[in-house]
Amino acid sequence: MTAPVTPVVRDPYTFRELAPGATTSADGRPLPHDWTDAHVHCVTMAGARASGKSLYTAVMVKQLEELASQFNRVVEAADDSTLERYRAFYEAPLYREMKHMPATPPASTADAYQRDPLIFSLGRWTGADGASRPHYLVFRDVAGEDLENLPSDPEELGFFHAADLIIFLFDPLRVEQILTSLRGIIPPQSLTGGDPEDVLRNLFRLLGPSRPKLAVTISKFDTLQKLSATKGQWAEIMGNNGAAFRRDSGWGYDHNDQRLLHMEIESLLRFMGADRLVNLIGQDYGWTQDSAHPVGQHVAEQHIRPDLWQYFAVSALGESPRGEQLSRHGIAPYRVLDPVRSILAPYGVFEESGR
Ligand SMILES: Nc1nc2c(ncn2[C@@H]2O[C@H](COP(=O)(O)OP(=O)(O)OP(=O)(O)O)[C@@H](O)[C@H]2O)c(=O)[nH]1
Ligand SMILES: [Mg+2]
Repeated sequence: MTAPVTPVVRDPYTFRELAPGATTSADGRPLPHDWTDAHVHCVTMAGARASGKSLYTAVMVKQLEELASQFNRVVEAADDSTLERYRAFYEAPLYREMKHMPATPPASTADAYQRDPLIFSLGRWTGADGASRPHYLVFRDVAGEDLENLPSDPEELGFFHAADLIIFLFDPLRVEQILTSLRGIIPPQSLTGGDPEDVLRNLFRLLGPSRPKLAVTISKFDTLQKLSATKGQWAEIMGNNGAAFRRDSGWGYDHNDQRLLHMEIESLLRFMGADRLVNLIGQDYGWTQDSAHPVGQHVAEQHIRPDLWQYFAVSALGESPRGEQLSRHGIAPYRVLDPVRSILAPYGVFEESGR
């Protein structure tokens, strides 16, 4: 896989391109000192209310910090606002109070802490061209409410057009069949949040003709994993030890393993009866070559290519919360970094080749 080598200067607030050499954002805010030389990766969350976007954001950052330490690097907030907001709204509830987070307020409200993105420095990495550059991750959490009912001014979400990756979370507990199978196995979960299909339609409406890379991601995968303890067809599927989704990716990221997971998740979604969602993506984003392959079939090397969209499966918590309280076993994330690493890996970031 190759990636373009000459970075363009990006506006972290709009995700759009700035003039070469720009030292401030389009609205005049200062940028980190090495921004013009840096490669900036712009990612935004998407999904219905309560699909898990904010918990994912909180855990993803912690996981990135840990991964970085394995490469003797540090992931650091690039400005005070990122540091303060990450601490107050993500780290404190989840890692100190061990509680889940309140719903993210719509962007139009005064207390919308997510209106500005979180900006993190990822350290210097060596790309395929042999040049060492600073890399930044600009990450946006979004209120599910804003995607269930698009704001009257679509510019409020204009950054979606210019994103390098949209992580669209799909809550499996929204599927009636799954919820019924899990009754008595996981604690009762509150079921707010709209239909993921409607949210995806809104997202496509918002995007118009733009096609940023899309990670269609099953969230709360720990709940599906619990199905292996039930009886029947779900137990067989989720208990299949040969499946890629049975293995955590650990600290590694393997492109071929991801291809396999992509195919498995597509089959899983179809098995859940989420055909309309799968077809909606195929229709609007195009079918990938791999989609045509049945689960587990060998994928020829020439078919493995970076695609416009991919399926992922993640669990931020690793365990269902009981009421307000998170599991006593703590937080055990599963494959949380896969979507982000799918866009970082081609640049050597968090790869041996980029050290
Ligand atoms: N079992 C399980 N539950 C999760 C996980 N992540 C989130 N949840 C549950 O989903 C709820 C909503 O998570 P949030 O991250 O606040 O959802 P959100 O998408 O940010 O919601 P909005 O801010 O309203 O858009 C949490 O309070 C948890 O109960 C997970 O990995 N596993
Ligand atoms: Mg939220």
